[in-house]
Amino acid sequence: MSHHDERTFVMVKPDGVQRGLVGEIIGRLEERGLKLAAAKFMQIDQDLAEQHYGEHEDKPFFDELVAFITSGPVMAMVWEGADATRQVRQMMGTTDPKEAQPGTIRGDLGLDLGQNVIHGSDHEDEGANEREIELFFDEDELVDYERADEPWVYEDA
Ligand code: D4T
Repeated sequence: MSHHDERTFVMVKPDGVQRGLVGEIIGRLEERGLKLAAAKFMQIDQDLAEQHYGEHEDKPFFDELVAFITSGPVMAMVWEGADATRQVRQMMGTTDPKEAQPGTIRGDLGLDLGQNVIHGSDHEDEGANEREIELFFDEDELVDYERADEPWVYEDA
């Protein structure tokens, strides 16, 4: 793996799907130069939701969170690139869209903490990206290829 190959888990949440924002969000990540490595349009079941949000089990908003994430289809994806986990988090903006900077996905597309459009692995939680990728994808569902514009995104590609 080169340093361009850090992988991160990204999900357009049910509100983003219902509001027709899947294309907009994929477009932003693509245009940044990140590479799509896997994608799955799916309905999350109770069990997967509880595993995915396991760290929030004791929080007062846990039941709501699980109900929301299972309330409709999501677009689960793996994106690859230099510093991908942290870069995607920056592009997402802060958790509460009301506080997120304009120019970020949540800052441009959301207004409510409980319906904040997108999930991305936490870069401050070591190994969260690989854990979440494993939870949603089998290894053979990740596609290995080079994007034609890589030499124009990375000086040393
Ligand atoms: P996710 O995990 O969805 O990408 O969001 P963040 O990483 O930005 O934020 P988080 O883990 O702290 O929160 C997970 C999820 O819970 C919702 N939430 C959060 C909520 O409904 N009420 C709350 O008070 C908080 C803190 C929003 C995101």
